[in-house]
Amino acid sequence: MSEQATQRLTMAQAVITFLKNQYIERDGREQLFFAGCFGIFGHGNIAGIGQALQQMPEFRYYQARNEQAMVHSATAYAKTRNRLQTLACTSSIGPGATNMITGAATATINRLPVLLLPGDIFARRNVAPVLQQLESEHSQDISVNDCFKPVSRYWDRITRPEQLLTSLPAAMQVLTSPVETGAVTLALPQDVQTEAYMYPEAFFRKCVWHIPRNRPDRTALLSAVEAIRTSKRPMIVAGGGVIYAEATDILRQLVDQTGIPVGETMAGKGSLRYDHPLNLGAIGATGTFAANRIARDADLMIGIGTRYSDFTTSSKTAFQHPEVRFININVAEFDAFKHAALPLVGDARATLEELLSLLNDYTVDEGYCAQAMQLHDAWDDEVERIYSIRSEPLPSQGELIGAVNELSSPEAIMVCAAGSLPGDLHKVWRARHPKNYSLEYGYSCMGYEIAGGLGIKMAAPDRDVYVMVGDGSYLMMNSEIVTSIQEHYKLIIVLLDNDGFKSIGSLSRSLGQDGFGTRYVYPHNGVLPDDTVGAEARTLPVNLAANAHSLGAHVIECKTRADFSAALQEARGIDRTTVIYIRNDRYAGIPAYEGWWDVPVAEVSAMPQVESSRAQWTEMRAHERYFL
Ligand SMILES: Cc1ncc(C[n+]2csc(CCOP(=O)(O)OP(=O)(O)O)c2C)c(N)n1
Ligand SMILES: [Mg+2]
Repeated sequence: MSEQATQRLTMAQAVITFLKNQYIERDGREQLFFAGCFGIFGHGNIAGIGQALQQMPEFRYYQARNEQAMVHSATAYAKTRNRLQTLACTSSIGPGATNMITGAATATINRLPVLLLPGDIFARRNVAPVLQQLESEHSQDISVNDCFKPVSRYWDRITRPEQLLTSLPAAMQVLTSPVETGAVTLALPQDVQTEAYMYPEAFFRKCVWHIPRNRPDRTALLSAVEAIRTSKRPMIVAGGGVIYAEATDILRQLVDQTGIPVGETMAGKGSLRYDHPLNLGAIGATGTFAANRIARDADLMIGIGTRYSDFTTSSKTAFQHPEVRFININVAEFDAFKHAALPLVGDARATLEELLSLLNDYTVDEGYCAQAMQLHDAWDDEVERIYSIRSEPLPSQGELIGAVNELSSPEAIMVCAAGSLPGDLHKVWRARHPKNYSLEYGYSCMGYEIAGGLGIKMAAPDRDVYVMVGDGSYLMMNSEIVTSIQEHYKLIIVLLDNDGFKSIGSLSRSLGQDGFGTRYVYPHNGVLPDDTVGAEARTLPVNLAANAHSLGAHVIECKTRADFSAALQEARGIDRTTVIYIRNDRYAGIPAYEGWWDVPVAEVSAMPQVESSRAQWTEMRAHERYFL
């Protein structure tokens, strides 16, 4: 080995010293890649990573309440920063580590970077089993951290301090790659974290990761232009990649130039402003009639930055033109090739720039464009209708969404993840900028909402952050209210209480199952009541408003729609996390608009209504297509 300057550090100190010197650059703009480290300490990390963080306060440590939550916060931070920045998350060994697995899956499925540093069992083994160790008779090389493997895009265990020298650069490559990014897990045995090693100083030099804007293959691009020119009814599906690539302006130019209408996925909503005449809004199972009608008859679908989840494709029933073909613009080959597409493998912005110049004399048929614009207007009227409903005695979810949309700053960010809200929001939320609508709908993870809101506020402190959350999700994880108070990151949490699962209740009824197991009520005659039980069903004495108050939030309890509007105004002036609590109607829903979602129904049942749901399902399934 050649002579080189070295620094004697513990393995944990080397991790933090390395991380604080990692930068990212895209389009000439350079910034730190890590905004700090979330963590909860235990014996598996306190003396290693904990000591290192204490020694290096410039790498900011944030104390979370729940390990799953801190991963959600970091992921939401990364989403808000278009994947150009994230946080690390340190946990102890055992339950602290496995609590992060749901967060890891959420990050990886949504293609968002997060670095997980779970503590691990002793590498030297002599004192095993350490507290919280999973023992195995057939291997001493197993720990609970092996469970991270399928939900991580890169996974490693650092059993010697010098392994960092090859592992950390590999971890960074994956984290910063728009194609590969997701959760990266480095399992850190608690003894090795504390061991010193002479690390080369070069390892800690400032390192800038360049994010390329790769351009697609020229031949494929020319074929795509030809396919667009010869299509009769082309349509764009705008996915999350449009927003992450900052391709929203060029998308608008392309749409203005060509007249091609746009439908938006959950992650892509906000790609165009809601009032752009060719934005047909949400597409798919939770789509608008405008987008779904145009998609049904389109002969060419141009997917941009979408992974075509079943919600986007209405479980493969959305595209019914017999000759429909796909062009997919995506950084990832994996997504670009879906639906037997003509793949344009490249950055969304760079690819759209090239397409725009090659299509500079092309427009769609006038009649087609006019039809799309009429549908846009008709959809806008439908949103207006839903916003104007005044349901009594309990308000409808649609009118409450309307109030939040209209009484929040147009610059605000609204965040949500699970329940009946995402589908309703996808349909009727009027997105006014690309970050206005922040849905975690890859994993639709109950409990993400408040934790995610915290990460968003940290990433965008100048914007108001509205967390929309149901009572079920709130009960699953409300802990980060405390962190938001501690760190002075104000959230406005809109808590909609409908005594259980409005979403799965309605799904259950559609399957002929009467909402069984979806209400928060006392058992009746020894069983939990379904929706066929009326007044006899007794609700639980749970007070979520008092719960939020006890965690330090300012709470505004509303009874009526008028109270709710007043609360939204008041909340903007409060200086700390504010929870607006309101009960809403379990049954007043926003309908489906020609979208579908495949949830298989029991093939045999003692319940006649299940049998008839099965018959309907069989009929719908027949519309599912393979694109070959
Ligand atoms: C962690 C997790 N568990 C279960 C589910 C399945 N699930 C989806 S929505 C839902 C109910 C959500 O209830 P609530 O937050 O009150 O929203 P509502 O349906 O009432 O709008 C459940 C159980 C999920 N998405 N995530
Ligand atoms: Mg609920």
